[in-house]
Amino acid sequence: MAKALITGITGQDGSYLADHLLQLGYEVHGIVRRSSSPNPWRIAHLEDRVTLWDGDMLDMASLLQVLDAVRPTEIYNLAAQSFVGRSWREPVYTAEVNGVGALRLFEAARVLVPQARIYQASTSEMYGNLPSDTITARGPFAPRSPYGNAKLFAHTSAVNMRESHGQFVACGILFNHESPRRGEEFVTRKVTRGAALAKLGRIRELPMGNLEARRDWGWAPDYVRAMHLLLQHDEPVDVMVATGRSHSVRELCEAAFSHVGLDYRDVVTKDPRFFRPAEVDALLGDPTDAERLLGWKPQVTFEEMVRRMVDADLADLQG
Ligand code: NAP
Ligand code: G4F
Repeated sequence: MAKALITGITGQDGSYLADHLLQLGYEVHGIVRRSSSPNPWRIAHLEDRVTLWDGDMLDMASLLQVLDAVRPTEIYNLAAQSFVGRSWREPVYTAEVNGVGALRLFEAARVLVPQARIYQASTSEMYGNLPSDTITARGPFAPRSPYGNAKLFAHTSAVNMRESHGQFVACGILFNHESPRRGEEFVTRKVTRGAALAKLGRIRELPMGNLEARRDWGWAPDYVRAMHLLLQHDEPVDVMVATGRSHSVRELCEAAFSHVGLDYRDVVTKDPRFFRPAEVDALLGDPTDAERLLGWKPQVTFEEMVRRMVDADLADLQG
């Protein structure tokens, strides 16, 4: 039986990936870091179906112990300090977890399970403000945040591991993907929850940052399918995973608030606290290779994604 180990299993993608791999018949293991009050709400429904191990991307010994005990055939490295905005306040921590942490895992796997196939969660943030028609899965890269820098270190380390040691390490360069399991600090969830709260009369104002930023937003459960497909490919490759369409934060606000019969202009305000020291103005990916190499296509549109997220937030707040 195929045996997967997921770092970051308590996160948005980790939880959907665990759902997907269990459906495919995998034995699923996950690494969870210590917290004084654990709240694994995204995987509560999987309690009896996955095996959880204590570990931390900052701690090599814990990674070695888990790999030795599990001996996975596939490793999905999703653990990260994943909030770009926070990375300016905690740049060294972000580099340790997202950058050096990934290298720790690759090295531990090289020693203990060199045949294991590894997925690295790379990101469109590595492109920074490069024009969309110039970017490819091989670069160029020009990150504009400590988060993007750390992820680029992990990405180039992954390429080094396969070129130097022949390890099967494949990087999915994923553009933004969202769901009701998205953290509330990210813009989509902040807006869909804000629309639901406004509809219920619980807030009058939603302070926001740059409404003109554009992102290529997809549906997270679609994107975890691509992660799995990447590790089934006959050779390790790096592939962009995106929808090929972008929208502004303003369009996101319009879509979410109009879904509950409100005008976002009555609620959304601009607040300097939510602007970034350096912005990535626009991200737009090219999913051609994901379809050609992996047979992957996104199934949920931006409009449908926003509707599903607002409806889920309304149900959650009313439940
Ligand atoms: P997420 O919801 O923030 O989940 C991050 C996961 O990493 C959580 O399980 C978290 O555990 C874990 N983690 C954080 N620090 C850790 C540490 N020191 N040791 C062990 N685990 C740690 O992120 P996501 O949206 O699922 O994203 C998954 C991965 O894809 C991340 O690497 C992210 O950078 C990357 N990515 C995401 C997107 C996107 O649009 N979602 C796009 C491109 C790339 P806790 O539950 O304990 O916090
Ligand atoms: O939702 P965001 O915080 O996501 P961001 O920075 O694009 O990063 C996400 O996607 C990356 C892939 O491209 C991942 F690698 C990363 O882990 C994460 O999942 O912000 C999106 C945009 C930004 O331009 C931001 O400035 O929305 C803008 N924005 C405007 N007002 C806001 C807000 N972002 C947040 N979080 N909060 C605001 O009030």
